[in-house]
Amino acid sequence: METPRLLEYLSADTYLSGEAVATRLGVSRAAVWKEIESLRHLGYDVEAVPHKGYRLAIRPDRLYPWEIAGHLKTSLIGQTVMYYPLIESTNDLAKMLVPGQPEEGTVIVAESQTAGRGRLGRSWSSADGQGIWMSLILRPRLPLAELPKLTMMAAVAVRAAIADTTDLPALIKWPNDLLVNGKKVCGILAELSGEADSMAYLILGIGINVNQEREDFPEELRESAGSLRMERGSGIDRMALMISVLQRLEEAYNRVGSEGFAGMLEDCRRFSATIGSTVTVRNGKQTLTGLAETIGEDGGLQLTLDSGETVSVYAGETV
Ligand code: BT5
Repeated sequence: METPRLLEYLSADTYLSGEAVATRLGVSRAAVWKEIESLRHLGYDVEAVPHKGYRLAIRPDRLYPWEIAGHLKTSLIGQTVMYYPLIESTNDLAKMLVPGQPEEGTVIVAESQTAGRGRLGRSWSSADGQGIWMSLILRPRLPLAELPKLTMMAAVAVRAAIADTTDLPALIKWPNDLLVNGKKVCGILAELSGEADSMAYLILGIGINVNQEREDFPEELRESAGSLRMERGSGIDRMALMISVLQRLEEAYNRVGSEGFAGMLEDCRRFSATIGSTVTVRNGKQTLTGLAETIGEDGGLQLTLDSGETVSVYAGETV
C-alpha cells in the first residue's frame, strides 16, 4: 500500500483550500477530490468546509505503515512494515518471504487473520481491527540453541510495552504467554525458517488482544482469554501500543546483542506468572508436575518434582 500523498499536506489544525492542495500536488481540482475520496475510503475523516477548505478531522484506528513510520524511532525493527487488512496468517506470509532474504526487522501486520495460528497447529482468534497481529522477521547471529530465548525476549518486550501504554501489570506465563489478571492477552509463536544454521531466520509471531469485548472471543475462549480493554475498563490506542511494542523489541534485541541474555532473563523471572507455583508442563508425550523454582541461564524452567528431583524443561506449555 502506498502512502496517500495528500496526508503530507492535510493537518488537523488548519484548513487548506482545494486550490492550494491542487497547486502543491500539481494536479487538477477534480484529481484532488478523487484523492480525498480515497482517503475517506481508508477511514480518514476529511472535513470539507466551503470557503475554508479541507481539514483532517480524525485519523482511523488502523495500523497503516505510513502512520507507524510517522511515530517510530527505531533503526532496525519496523523499518519495513507490510500491511494487510486481511490475511491468512502473518507468520505464513513471513515464511514465504524468507527464501527471498527479506531485510531483518521487517514487520508484517494485519487487521484480521482468517487462519491465525498458535503452536502445534492450534488456531489463534484474530478479531478484525481489535488486536495487534504481527510477525517480525529476525536474523539473529546466535547459535541455534539460544534461539528459544528470543521468544522470552519478545514476551519481556511486549510486557514492557503493555505497561508503558496501559499501566496494566502483565505477567509472563512461561514460555510464551502474557497474562493480565490471569487472562491470556498475548501469545507468541516463534518459528525458524531458512537454513538450519546460525544464519537461519527467526519469525516472531505476536498476537495481542487489545480492544475486544468478551463476546468478540469464541465461546470456548471466554474464560481463559482477555483483552487489554476488558482488563483496564477503557479502550486502548492500538497505534501507541504498536509503536511501543516495536521500540521495546528493538531495545531488547540490541540489549541481547550487546550484553547477552542475562538481563532479559532477570526480567523474565521478575515478571513471571509461573515461578513459585506448582505447574504441570506438557512437552510432547512427557508431562511433568512440580514446583517452578526459577528460569535458568539456559532459558529452561527448573522444576522440583514430588520425588525431590530437580529438572529443567526447555519447551512445552504450562497448564
Ligand atoms: C500462542 O499459541 O499463544 C501463539 C499465538 C500467536 C498468534 C500470532 S498472531 C500473529 C502471528 N500470526 C499467526 O498466525 N500467529 C501469530 P499457543 O500457546 O499454542 O496457544 C494457542 C491457544 O490459545 C489456542 O488453542 C486457544 O486455546 C487460545 N487462544 C486462541 N486465540 C486466542 C486469543 N486471541 N487470545 C487468547 N487465547 C487464545
